[in-house]
Amino acid sequence: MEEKLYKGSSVITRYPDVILSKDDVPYDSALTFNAGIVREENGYLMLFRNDYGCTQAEWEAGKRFKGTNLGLARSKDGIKWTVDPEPSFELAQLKNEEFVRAYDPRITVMDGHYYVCFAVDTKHGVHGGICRTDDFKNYEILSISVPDNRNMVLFPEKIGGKYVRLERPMPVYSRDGDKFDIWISDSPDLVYWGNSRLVLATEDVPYCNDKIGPGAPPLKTDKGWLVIFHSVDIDPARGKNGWENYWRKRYCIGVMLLDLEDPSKVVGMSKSPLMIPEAPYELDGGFRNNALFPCGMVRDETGLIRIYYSAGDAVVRMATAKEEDLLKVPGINGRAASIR
Ligand code: BMA
Repeated sequence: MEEKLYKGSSVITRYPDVILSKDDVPYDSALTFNAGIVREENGYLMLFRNDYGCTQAEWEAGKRFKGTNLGLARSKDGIKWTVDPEPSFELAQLKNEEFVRAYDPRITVMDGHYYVCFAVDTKHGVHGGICRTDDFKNYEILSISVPDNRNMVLFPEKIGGKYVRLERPMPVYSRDGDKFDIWISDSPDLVYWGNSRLVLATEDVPYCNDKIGPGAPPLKTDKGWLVIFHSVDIDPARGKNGWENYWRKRYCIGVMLLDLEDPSKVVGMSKSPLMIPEAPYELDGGFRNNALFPCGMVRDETGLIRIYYSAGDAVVRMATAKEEDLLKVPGINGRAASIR
């Protein structure tokens, strides 16, 4: 990666307060993060990852989390949230001995149903899964990928008669290190997926020297599908930066536009990060500091774009931008030379 001191974009405004933390959760909670968000007629819904059963001091003494479940929170304005009394999803619901942990939900509303894309660690690799729910209590699994795959997001409508998803396979053979890219696949029925194509590769992103992955489900605009993604750079000189002994990665947020009719085509991509860990609460106080991980992006009632992201794998935070500003960030409006 070119040694360049990147800065986040000035089109972004950070909301000053935490959106959701463990203190808002009425059951066991240590870290609340990587939350899928939907805006509905009467308010907002959030499905968040909840890691529980371990404090920082206990972690540093060798203990680990008891588990991960998914919590549901509701809000009128998307700012003040109330968490349901019980977790929405526990791994035991899947009744599958193979599964070890389900996490990082992203929600898409389509045909009157909620579709939740999630990652699932199993005894034989990590998979991307898609399930359908109408009540956030009963989840029906529609598809589980082969390993290794993660960070799936579903487009909110069929394109060319097919359901479409972005995903991030994790090939370790023939790619050097963690060089994981963003791919696209389609499906006639949300069950069978294929026609997979590369959309954006790590080497297309100047601020990445490691991996990228889709963030939130794409948002339709007049100019194309707006897609945020995380972009990781590693600096071997980084050491302890959070609970773990080593944390050498930094997660920034980038944005790209995909063609409305053929979303495998990148129209453009922000030449520098949209967001970079730079607020004090992004640099410190997290499980893994320097990690911005977006899983939700919605238009609010005023038309402003809200990006819900995790700071430090510990809390949910929010940033906003005007749609017209996002559609003008340098690089997004023309095929940058490096994009396939
Ligand atoms: C990724 C996933 C996410 C996590 C992120 C930053 O690889 O494990 O769940 O938020 O790393 O730690």
